[in-house]
Amino acid sequence: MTTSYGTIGTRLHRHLFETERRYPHATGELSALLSQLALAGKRIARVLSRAGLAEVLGPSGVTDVEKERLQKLDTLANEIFLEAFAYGQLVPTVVTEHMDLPARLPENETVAASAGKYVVFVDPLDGASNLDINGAVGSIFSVRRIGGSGPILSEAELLARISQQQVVAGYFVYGPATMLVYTAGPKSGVQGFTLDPGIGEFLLSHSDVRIPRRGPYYACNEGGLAAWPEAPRRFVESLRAPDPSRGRPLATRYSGALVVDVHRILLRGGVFLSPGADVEPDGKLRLMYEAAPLAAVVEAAGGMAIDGTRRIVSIFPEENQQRTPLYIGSREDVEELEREIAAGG
Ligand code: FBP
Repeated sequence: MTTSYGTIGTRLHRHLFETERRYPHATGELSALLSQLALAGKRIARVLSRAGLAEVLGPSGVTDVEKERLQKLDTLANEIFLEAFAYGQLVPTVVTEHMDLPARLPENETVAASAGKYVVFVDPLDGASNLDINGAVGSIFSVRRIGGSGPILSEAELLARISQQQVVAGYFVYGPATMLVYTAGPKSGVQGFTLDPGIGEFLLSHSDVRIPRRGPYYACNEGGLAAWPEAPRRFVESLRAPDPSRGRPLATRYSGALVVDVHRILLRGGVFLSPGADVEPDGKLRLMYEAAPLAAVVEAAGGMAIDGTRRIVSIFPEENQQRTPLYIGSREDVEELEREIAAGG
């Protein structure tokens, strides 16, 4: 089947080449960046496929900026992403969940390179609690352009110079198959690629993905429901109440890995909920490398993502590790929740 984004089975490299030709002013930089990201995804997929045999499971003994115990694979995935960008004069700075400060990549940090290049925000391994039980996990990435000039020397300077718009956003899902899903903005839609490990290539498998306007699933950690704010808690109870006219009750699908749950909802429809609650009033999920990139993908597919009152993609961060509540998925489902919250629940 051929679409305007390529024929199913098209290699990622050819898809990028042909997409680039549609933009006369394209420099090829985003294609090169996506190729670097794809390499990181392939390397992580290979490590995960042998994790139980290669002594890389379990805690690393290191804690991250949020004092969360890192798994050995968290640290390995973090290093794989940094290595992927270590050349090419495109990415002088990388912000990840597992480092206190942004990583500066000196090879790319000439004064000229800092201006107009890219900062990558990445969750190298999302859903780490699934690793030891061979559950699906993922990586999430968000690319923003750098303004100004000169090396970025502080978090405040980084946040002052990055673009509000994500130039590329997406994720890998490491499941029965490894997938790369990305968007280069609303006009470019959402494209999905499946890794053929036999040839080491990502092949186009989901062209121009559109999320259903309403869906059969909801995903949340119901264990915490009693501590939720009133409106989202009441909304979940309405999803569970029989209402054949709206296909309810919905089915619960919650894997413990954000990116896996959102990928299901992107393809089948529904809503994912992660509110702020008493223990984490600002929410558990990170804005810059979890909520914002997934919101960019879901919105480019016709869906919606809010923190309760604001579109996630419109929130400008005050710090790299900022957390946020996240309600994301089918437009009609999220709009219904937004109305519940606005009604003062
Ligand atoms: P990590 O990135 O540290 O794995 O934390 C994020 C996450 O694992 C999400 O992937 C997942 O949706 C969520 O935490 C699970 O949280 P909870 O255990 O509260 O349901």
